Amino acid sequence: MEETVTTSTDPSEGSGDIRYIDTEIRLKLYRTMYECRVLEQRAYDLFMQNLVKGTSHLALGQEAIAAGFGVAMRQDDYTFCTYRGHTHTYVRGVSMESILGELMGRECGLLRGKGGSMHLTSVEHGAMGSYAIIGAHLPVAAGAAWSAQYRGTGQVTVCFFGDGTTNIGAFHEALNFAVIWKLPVVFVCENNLYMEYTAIKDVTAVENPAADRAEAYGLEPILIDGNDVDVVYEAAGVALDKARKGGGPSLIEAKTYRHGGHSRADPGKYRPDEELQGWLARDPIPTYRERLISLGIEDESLEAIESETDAAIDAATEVARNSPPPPVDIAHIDVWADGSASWRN
Ligand SMILES: Cc1ncc(C[n+]2csc(CCOP(=O)(O)OP(=O)(O)O)c2C)c(N)n1
Ligand SMILES: [Mg+2]
Repeated sequence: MEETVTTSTDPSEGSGDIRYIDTEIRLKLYRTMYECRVLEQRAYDLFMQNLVKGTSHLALGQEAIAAGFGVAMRQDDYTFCTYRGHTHTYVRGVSMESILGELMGRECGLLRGKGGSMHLTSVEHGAMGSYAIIGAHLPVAAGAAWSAQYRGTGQVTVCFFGDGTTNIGAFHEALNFAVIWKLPVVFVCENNLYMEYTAIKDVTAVENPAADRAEAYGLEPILIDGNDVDVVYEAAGVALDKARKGGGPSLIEAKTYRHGGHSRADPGKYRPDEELQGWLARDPIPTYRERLISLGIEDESLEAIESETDAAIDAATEVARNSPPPPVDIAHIDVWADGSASWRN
């Protein structure tokens, strides 16, 4: 796949060249991807035990995108994501137990069990919400970027969305607005080739739904391999750095694939087996593991990351399972921004 990521000469600012990534960062990228994988696998297991309330949309197979951005972002940056947002929220520093607890509707949940899988939010971590209405969050993300620009904080907003979202009007409105006002926002299209059940190629005039439209907004087309965490990390570094320095927005299209169907209700049978097998062979986690070994990283270091994470997810599951449901009266708090619920008109 052709990559059109720009390069700078200073690797510390995101050079776009994956050769400059140091070992500590690579281990962090591997750990983060592995954590995202076990978190979602556990969410699936709990769902199968009927312990998850409502539906859930997993991003198994797409971990390199959340992990690459999560590691590259500054702690006070903002994230906006979709209903497929467990991992995007996790990489901002939210704990496994508060995510699992939220999915299970427990008191220990991120929103005390009131939000569930599709509404994970943690303002203190800069995770500014998960949005179930396709495209709705793109203008809101532009607004958050505008606020940071106005306040002069240097914060960058990263907004994740799917390929199908590029055919929604809000995509075009948000991009145009962001470019005109040179907002510090990075729009990240995770092109997993499918919308709810429909292949994006069947309903879209161009092959690369985000990258091929970038120039219409005066933006450089950036098309990257979303299954290569080094590539994602570097592309993120370049775009974040550009935004932070006042260079305005970027639109990145990251090609990837989800291992399962759209949601719990979808076995994903409409996907050709050959296509699925081809992408499973390009699973971002084992392929990155092989790269790290070939770069001379000891197998034991990776095994240690894996066993620590396996223990952490078990411990988080126990905490979430043992947490009680929230008291009914929390239905009456946090209705308004000041925390109250009294009627006003
Ligand atoms: C405005 C709107 N229209 C339709 C839907 C139903 N819907 C939920 S997910 C989805 C597909 C979105 O596909 P994509 O943007 O590629 O994201 P992915 O699920 O692949 O991550 C649709 C059509 C919705 N939630 N909102
Ligand atoms: Mg999609």
